[in-house]
Amino acid sequence: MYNPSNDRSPISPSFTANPFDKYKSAREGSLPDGIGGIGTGSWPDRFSARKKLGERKRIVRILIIAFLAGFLLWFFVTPLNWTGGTTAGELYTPPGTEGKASHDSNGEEKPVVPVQKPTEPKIPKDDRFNDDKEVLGLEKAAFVMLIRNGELEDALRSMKQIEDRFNHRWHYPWVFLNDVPFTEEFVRETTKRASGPTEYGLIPEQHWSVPPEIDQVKMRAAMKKMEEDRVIYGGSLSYRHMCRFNSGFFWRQPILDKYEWYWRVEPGIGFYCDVDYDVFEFMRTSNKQYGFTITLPEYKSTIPTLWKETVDFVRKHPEYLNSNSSLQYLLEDRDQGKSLTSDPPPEYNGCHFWSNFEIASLKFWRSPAYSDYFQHLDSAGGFFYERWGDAPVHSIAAALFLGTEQVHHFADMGYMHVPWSRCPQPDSFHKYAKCVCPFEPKDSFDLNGWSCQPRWWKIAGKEFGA
Ligand SMILES: Nc1nc2c(ncn2[C@@H]2O[C@H](COP(=O)(O)OP(=O)(O)OP(=O)(O)O)[C@@H](O)[C@H]2O)c(=O)[nH]1
Ligand SMILES: [Mg+2]
Repeated sequence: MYNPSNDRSPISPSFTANPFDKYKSAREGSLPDGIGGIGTGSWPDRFSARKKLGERKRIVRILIIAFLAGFLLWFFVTPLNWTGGTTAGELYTPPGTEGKASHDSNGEEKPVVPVQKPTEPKIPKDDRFNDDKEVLGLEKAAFVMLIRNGELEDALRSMKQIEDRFNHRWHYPWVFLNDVPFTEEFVRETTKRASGPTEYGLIPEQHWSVPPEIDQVKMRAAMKKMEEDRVIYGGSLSYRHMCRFNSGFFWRQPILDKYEWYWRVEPGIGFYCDVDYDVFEFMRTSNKQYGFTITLPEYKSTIPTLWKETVDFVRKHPEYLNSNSSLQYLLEDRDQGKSLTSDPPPEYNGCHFWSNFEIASLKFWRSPAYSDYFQHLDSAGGFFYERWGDAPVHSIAAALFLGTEQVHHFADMGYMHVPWSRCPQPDSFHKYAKCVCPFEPKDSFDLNGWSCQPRWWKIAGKEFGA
C-alpha cells in the first residue's frame, strides 16, 4: 500500500510540503545552551541565532581556507628551498637527511648518498646574447631557398630540421626566391616556421627566360632529342631556367646584396645532426669559400660540351686558375697529373659537389673569375642547347678558382636529398652531434661506389671519416 512517508521520489508529497515545516520541531523543542538554532524562540531570537550560526560558519570557512592556503604554500615553496643554494648540476643532499644514515632492508646502516640535481641547459657565456639569452649569428649570412609555391609543405619540412638542428640558436634570416609571386599562405607559413627574419624575392623576367641570342628552334630540337633519349629533365625548359638562374643570377638578386654568405636549402631534404657552432663564422674565420656534404658524378649526357668550354675559358684566363686548385679531383684517372694546357686536354670525370646543399661565399660568385666564367658559359648557350646543371658549373669553378684549402667538406653533417644521403661515420660524431640517421652507416653515400668522396679525400689530404 502506498505510504507517503516512505516515498523518496521527487514527486513525493514530502517534497511538495512547505520547506520551512522541517524547522518546526526545532522551534518547538529546546536546544542545548549556547548552540541556539534555526527557528528557536521568538522571531527576533531566531534572527540572532541565525546570525551567530552564520558567524561560526564564516569562521570555519576562513579556517579551512587558511589551512588550504598554508598547505599549498608548503607544498610548492618548500621543494624550491631544498636546493639550498646549489647551482645546476651540483650534488646536493635531500633535506632532512643531512648527517643522517638510512637503513637498508637488512637493517644495516648505509650513508646518505648525495644525488645529482637535474641540470639546466648550460648557455655559454658569449657577448652575443640578446635579451632572451640567445646567441645571435653575427655573420652577414642567410638561408636561400629557390622554391615554387606548390612546394610549401616540403619547404616547411626542410626549415623545421634546419631550425631545430642549427638555426634556433643563431636566428639567421631566410630568403625565398621565386619566378612568380609567393602566395599569402606561403609567406605566412614560412614566416611562422623561421626563427629569424624572412624575405621574399621575385626573380626578374630576364633572369628566368630564354635570352634573345638563343636559337629557340635549335633549343626545342635538342630538348626533344634529350627527352627521347630519356635524359633526366632533358625535355624541361623550367629546369633549364632553374639551373641557369642558380648558376648566374641568384647571387645578383638585390635582396641578397647585404649578405656575404648563404646556405642553400632545398625543399624535402633531410638534416640529421645537431650543428652547434656558427657555420658562417667557421667559413669566414677558417678562410673557406665553398662547403658541401655530398659529391658525385654528373650525367655526361647533360653536359657534352661544358668541359671544352671550361678548358677554353681557363686557357684564355690563366690568371683565374688557383695555384692550389683542385684540378686533379675533376680529372679522369688516366689524366691524373695533367694540366689544362696539355694537348689533348685532360678529360672531366663528372665529379661535382651536389649543389642542393651549399654553404658558400656570395663574394666568390661575385668575383671577376666566376662572373666572367658564367658569362663565357652563358654565351656558349649550353644551359639551353644542352642541359648544364648549376652543380657542375659551381663545382668546376670552385675546384679551379679556389684553393683546395678553401673548399670544405662538412663531414659532421648528416644530409639527405633524394635519392642519396650521408651521415658522419665515427660513433663519436653521432654521440656528440645527436645524429639520427635513418639508415645504416654502411649505406652512407660516402661509401657508395658512385661517390666522388674518396677523390676528394685524396685531394684534400683527408682520410675516410674525416
Ligand atoms: N620558383 C621555382 N623554383 C623552382 C623551379 N624549378 C625548380 N625550382 C627549385 O629549384 C630547386 C632545384 O630544383 P629541383 O626540382 O629540386 O631539382 P633537382 O634537385 O635537380 O631535382 P629533384 O630534386 O630530384 O627534382 C628546388 O629548390 C626547387 O624548388 C621553378 O620552376 N620555379
Ligand atoms: Mg632538388
